[in-house]
Amino acid sequence: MTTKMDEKLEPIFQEVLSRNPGEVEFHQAVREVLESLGPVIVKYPEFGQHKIIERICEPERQIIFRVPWQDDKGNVQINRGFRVEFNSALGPYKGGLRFHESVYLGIIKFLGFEQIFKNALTGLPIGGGKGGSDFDPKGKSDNEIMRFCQSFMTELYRHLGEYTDVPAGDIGVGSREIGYLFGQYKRITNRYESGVITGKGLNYGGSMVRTEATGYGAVFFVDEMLKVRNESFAEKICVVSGSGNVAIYTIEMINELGGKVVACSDSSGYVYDEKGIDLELVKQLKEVERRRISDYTQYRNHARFITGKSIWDIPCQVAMPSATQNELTGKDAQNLIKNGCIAVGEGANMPTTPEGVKKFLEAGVSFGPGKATNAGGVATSALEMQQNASRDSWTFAYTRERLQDIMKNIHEVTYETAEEFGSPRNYVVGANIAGFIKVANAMVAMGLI
Ligand code: NDP
Ligand code: 2IT
Repeated sequence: MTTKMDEKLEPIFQEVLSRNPGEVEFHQAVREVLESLGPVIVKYPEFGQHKIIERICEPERQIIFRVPWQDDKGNVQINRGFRVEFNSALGPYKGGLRFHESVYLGIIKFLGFEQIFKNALTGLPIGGGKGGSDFDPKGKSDNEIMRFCQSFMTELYRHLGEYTDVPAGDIGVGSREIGYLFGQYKRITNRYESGVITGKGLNYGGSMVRTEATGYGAVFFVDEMLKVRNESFAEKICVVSGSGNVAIYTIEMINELGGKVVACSDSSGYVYDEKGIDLELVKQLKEVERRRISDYTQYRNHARFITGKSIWDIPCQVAMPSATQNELTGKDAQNLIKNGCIAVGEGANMPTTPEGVKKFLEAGVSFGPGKATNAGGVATSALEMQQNASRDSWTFAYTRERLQDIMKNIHEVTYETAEEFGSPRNYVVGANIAGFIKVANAMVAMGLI
């Protein structure tokens, strides 16, 4: 809990709890936003009259479907697919697909809800949505992944369109899966509709920098927070959790800015390399060979693989949680603060528990919430849509510059909004309010829909 919820908002939150039983991650995400909105409903009474908050908490559409597929042994497997089309006030629903065994409606709704405000912060014309499946990609063959993606898209395609709903990747969905998903969409619809999905390969409509965008963008955001403190990444010891897409390109940009990352992880444990994580080795293990991070120590003998302990026990000045939700607890936050951490940037979505966020804010740690910090991924997806719509493709340098400008702008808007609404340097409040006001104004303008 970051602040106390306004008494006018409390009944709205209670209604969300009773309408969405058991969806604890969704409750957590809604609570955090509602806790920020007290001063907004005072300044904008029209939002209350139009029941904007109640409407924003109810997805425009929720699709749940069966995904049957056959494994390599010929056995029939059944998974559950989801797409939550949360809000289209600012543009077509936009947000990734997550394939992970933990996926259920509550996870997809928390992600879709956060996506509304994140996408608004990018300043680009995209609404909010999210989807995925409880399918576990670990240990599956390429053919199994392809058959699953084809079956998933065979149901989902009817809900998509470049002006309707535009998915992308998230946990367990990278360029391989996007290729299979796009291929099946193209086949079923008989349309080469590039803008229907983002994160595509560079040889068939993808954008330069999309692969790197979330990690690079997160580091650009933290760099802006450090500048406010008259600090920089130079010589900083950093810890980045995860070793997937976001973590890898977070490490790459920290290295470029002169920092040193000493640890990264996967769900089995973490690798500590005091000489600095060898990023080329991590890329080879994770991106090319799809192996476990524990194998790192086979090639770097001095490094250690540690299980059963928290990666946040390692002393660092900058922490960037980039794996999954609620991976950094109140106790972890306390340890980080004790060890001299000055900045935290959430590469993942909601990786810090409410207790952790509270501790960081109270200790004066610069804390970049996921909605702001990791928005570079979806922003570059919107740039991919822009290139697809104009049948153009931009250079790496130009696209990177656009991304950096967007991240600087998000930092400025969230910083200034926090000041304006009486919570200086609280980027949680700044991001929630700035994102919310943009969406709310558009909803008021469009009438009761
Ligand atoms: P990847 O699938 O590429 O990597 C995920 C990483 O996180 C892996 O190292 C994985 O380990 C670890 N991880 C996943 N689930 C868990 C878990 N339950 N416990 C511990 N570790 C876990 O995904 P991304 O890098 O794309 O996504 C990481 C985070 O960033 C997610 O929160 C996602 O929502 C967020 N994000 C992603 C964006 C993107 O553009 N890809 C954009 C914005 C946010 P293992 O392999 O062992 O499961
Ligand atoms: O959480 C996210 O912002 C993403 N997974 C990226 C979404 C996108 O549409 O690029």
